[in-house]
Amino acid sequence: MWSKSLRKVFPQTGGRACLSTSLPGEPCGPCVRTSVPGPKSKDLLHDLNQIQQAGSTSVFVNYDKSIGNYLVDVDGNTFLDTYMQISTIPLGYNHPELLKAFCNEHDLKCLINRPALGVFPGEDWPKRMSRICDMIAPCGMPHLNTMMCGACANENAFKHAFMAFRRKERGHDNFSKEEQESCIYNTPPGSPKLAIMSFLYGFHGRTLGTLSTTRSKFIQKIDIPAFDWPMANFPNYRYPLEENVECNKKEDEKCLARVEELFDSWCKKGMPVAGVIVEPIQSEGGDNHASPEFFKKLQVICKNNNAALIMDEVQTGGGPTGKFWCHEYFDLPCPPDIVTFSKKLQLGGYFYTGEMAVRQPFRTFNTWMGDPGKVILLEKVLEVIVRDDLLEHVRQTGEYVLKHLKDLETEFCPLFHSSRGRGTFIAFTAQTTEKRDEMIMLLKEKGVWCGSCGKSSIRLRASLLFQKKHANIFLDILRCVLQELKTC
Ligand code: PSZ
Repeated sequence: MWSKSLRKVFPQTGGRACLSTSLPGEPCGPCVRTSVPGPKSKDLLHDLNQIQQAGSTSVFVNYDKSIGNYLVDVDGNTFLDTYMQISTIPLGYNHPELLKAFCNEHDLKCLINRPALGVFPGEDWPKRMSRICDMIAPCGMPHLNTMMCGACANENAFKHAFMAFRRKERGHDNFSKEEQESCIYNTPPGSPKLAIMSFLYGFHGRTLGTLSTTRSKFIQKIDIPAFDWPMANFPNYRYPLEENVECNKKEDEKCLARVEELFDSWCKKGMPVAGVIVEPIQSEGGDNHASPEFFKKLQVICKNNNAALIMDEVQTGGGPTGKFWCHEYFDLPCPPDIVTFSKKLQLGGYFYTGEMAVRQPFRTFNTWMGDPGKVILLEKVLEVIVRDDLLEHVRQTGEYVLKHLKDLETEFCPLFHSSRGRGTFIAFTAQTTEKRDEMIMLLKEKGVWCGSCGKSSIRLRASLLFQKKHANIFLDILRCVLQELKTC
């Protein structure tokens, strides 16, 4: 559905089912010459640590030399990058179309004269926004607000949910004098007691509001005050799915029953739930999947309780699952209320239904409200997705990777299990956290950069240009690592 719209916007582009060529200059494989991080990275880390706590830094990167699916670090090591800057690079490094993005003087001026979009948008902003909506708005969600990042998108999505909830309660948006005055003191009725429900192991950002819904690792939350908001359990499936249908169905039912209970109990304690935020695939929390039936029933429960269903597509949006939006896989009978995005789409933001629209200005507002420079990049990305038929390509490559991973899983049982994924959004789980960390380290030493997620999983977050030949390199190196682990 979305791709038809994309083709309408770019009629000149055809769509090739199979990418046969690499980006010019892409290496034919990884090459690691030093320990990782190497000596230059270590020196730079020392310098940066004088200024900030830089302990999260893996290596310093040479962004001039990095190309396509390969990241080159300052020590001259070349890695096959299946993690792509925490899943944010859609077309690999230094894609020729993106390098040309600001050659046109008008677009360059859009980039350098960064507007306060809520007040002084450029003449072409309405056209650019409506073009983006035509191309990628999820079905039935005609409205779009742009923001800076994923957390910012979710933060504002919560506000829409609260405002819509109150509007339904009141029946209108004419605020009483008491409401106007009390909100300044953070007290009801102006600052009502309302909640957002989220799921155990969900990740929705680190800003103060979103952090109360993030429930993945203690290091993200410790010492920070949190809203008293309810937490449900996300399904925890047994794999392979085909062999565990009944037990996974029961898991869905148990989790949904808990969601309903929480709606009731929070209502009874005077803090009704105005919205539920959920990832179509819990990403940071361990690549945890839930069935289309789970999401369909969750939507019904939200509707019965007048609460907004917020799909957090920050990590899944933009094509890595083989559809532009992962929730398209769920065949929901009606659209979610809000879909948030960032990462592969370059700018943050959210699509929403007419019912979620805010009627007064300045209620969801900030200085920049997004960035036209990022929209120009997004337009180019979408053009290439259509031109090269990248979603079909992602589906084919993903199927190939998953099939071979499952073979390795059997061959090297019990070193890892639960291979799972949609498109190239793929993960598998190691026997223990220690084994997982060791696997990631060995993969890195042999030139493959992967991500971790959850307690003991490894995830792929490749670019949309990841091909079978890249997959073969990944699978060969993974096999070497597994062999090493097996014999030691
Ligand atoms: O540790 C961190 O802060 C990380 S590591 C990966 C992320 C954050 N992902 C960001 C993210 C996400 O995956 C989902 C599903 N929702 C919201 C966010 C927050 O996006 P940013 O980081 O742009 O604020």
